[in-house]
Amino acid sequence: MKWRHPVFAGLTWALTLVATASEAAGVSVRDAWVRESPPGVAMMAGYMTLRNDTPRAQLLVAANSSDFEAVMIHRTIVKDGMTGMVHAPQIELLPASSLIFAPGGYHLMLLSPKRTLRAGDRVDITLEFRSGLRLPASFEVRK
Ligand SMILES: [Cu+2]
Repeated sequence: MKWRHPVFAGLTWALTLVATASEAAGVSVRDAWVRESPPGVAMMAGYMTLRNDTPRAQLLVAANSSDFEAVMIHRTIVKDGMTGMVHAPQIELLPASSLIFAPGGYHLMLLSPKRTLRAGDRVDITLEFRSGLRLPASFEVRK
């Protein structure tokens, strides 16, 4: 049944395109903001609400921005009365759910800003998911 193969391959390709398009429409970012740092502090934190309206879990695996040397996904934890941060290699966003990045929890650690960022400025950060989805978001710098 070799004659079927090209048809099947074409169909798979079409379905992949549809899945990618619906994922892009189904994952969104709201309330994205970055906390202004005191002068001389080469580190900032970004917060947001991530929403997944796709029928599949989405794994956030990386973030990047041309305004910073590096962006890492962190989680603030309290252990034995001490507050610290750990790197979160990936964060699972369940179907039909929201995940809040907020002070004291998940945050984007923004290292070495390449320009001075003051309240009211905006920075663009792209979120990368394991599905291949890349989601650009605009973050507002706030006090
Ligand atoms: Cu951190």
